[in-house]
Amino acid sequence: MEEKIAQLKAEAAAAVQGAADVAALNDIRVKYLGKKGAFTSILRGMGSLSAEERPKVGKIVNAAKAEIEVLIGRQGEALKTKELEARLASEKIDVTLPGRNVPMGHLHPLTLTLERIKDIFVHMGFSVEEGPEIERDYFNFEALNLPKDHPARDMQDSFYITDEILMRSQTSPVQARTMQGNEPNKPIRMIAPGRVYRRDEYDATHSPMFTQVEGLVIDEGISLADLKGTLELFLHQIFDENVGVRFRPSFFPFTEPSAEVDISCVMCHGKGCKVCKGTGWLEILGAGMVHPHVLEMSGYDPKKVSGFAFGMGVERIAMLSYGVDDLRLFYDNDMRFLRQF
Ligand code: 2NM
Repeated sequence: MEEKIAQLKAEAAAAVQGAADVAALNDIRVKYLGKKGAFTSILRGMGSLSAEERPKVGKIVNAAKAEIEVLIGRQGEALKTKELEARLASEKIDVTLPGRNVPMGHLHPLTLTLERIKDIFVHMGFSVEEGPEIERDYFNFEALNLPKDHPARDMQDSFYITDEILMRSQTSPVQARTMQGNEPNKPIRMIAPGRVYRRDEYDATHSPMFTQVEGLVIDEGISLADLKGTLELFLHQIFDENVGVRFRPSFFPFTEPSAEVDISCVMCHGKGCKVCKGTGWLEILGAGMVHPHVLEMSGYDPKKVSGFAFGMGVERIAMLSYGVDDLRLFYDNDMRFLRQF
């Protein structure tokens, strides 16, 4: 009997020593020390022993169980330490590795150009006004002196939604709305940037949607000299202080007199090239003195105040400042193009 117990103890001790992990050790505990374990079944079978042997055998079994318990405890500690070390080794991170770069976005070239334009006018004391892109025929045309037979009012040239509502074809309705929202004859110094819509073909220089900035100044005694000085200052800041500026007579329904404003060619500096078609000049702005009837229709008295107005295409200014030869590149969202700005 004692021999059998010694053998079982040796067997259990060897199993504990050989346990590969905490789970295996637990199985071993159940197998030898559990309720249905090997040592427990010896204790249960003691009924067949004599009265003198019973306490002796009981003592030996309990001592053996205690010894195995100690061994399991020690082995358990050793395995836990080993498992922790393995985890620490496998989960180790190298804090000296260089970080992963988060790609930085940036503003679109048209946004950059518009921001520069706005900045120049804001520094001259202009406010920046906005209005709806879906506009009433009245504000887009009627209030701006565009007669019923004007080609821009044709369905062929503008995007009409109903007979009365269209996608605005210019930002001037914002000027008309601003005038009508003011007390009569209140001075105005404003620009209106935004998207406009025209039934154009889509090619290197035309798009059915493009970005405009228009401006309006109204006060007592505003003259053509104010128009010239303001636009020259603007063009010298947006392009180059040495750029040439010239005014040519033109026509717009909402201004009288009207002018086209040219700058000397930014590519050839006036010598004549493909971009300026050999003329040495580039058309960049439309402008003029606000027509008395336009002032009148929006509640301003042309006998008391006068004003000038102007308009430009942001895409064209961006193309000339960055040397881009196809306007469609601004809308394609090709990252190879956009990353260059
Ligand atoms: C242009 C050219 C000339 C213009 C006129 C007005 C208003 F509302 F005052 F009548 N706003 N913008 C104007 C004048 C726009 O764009 C080429």
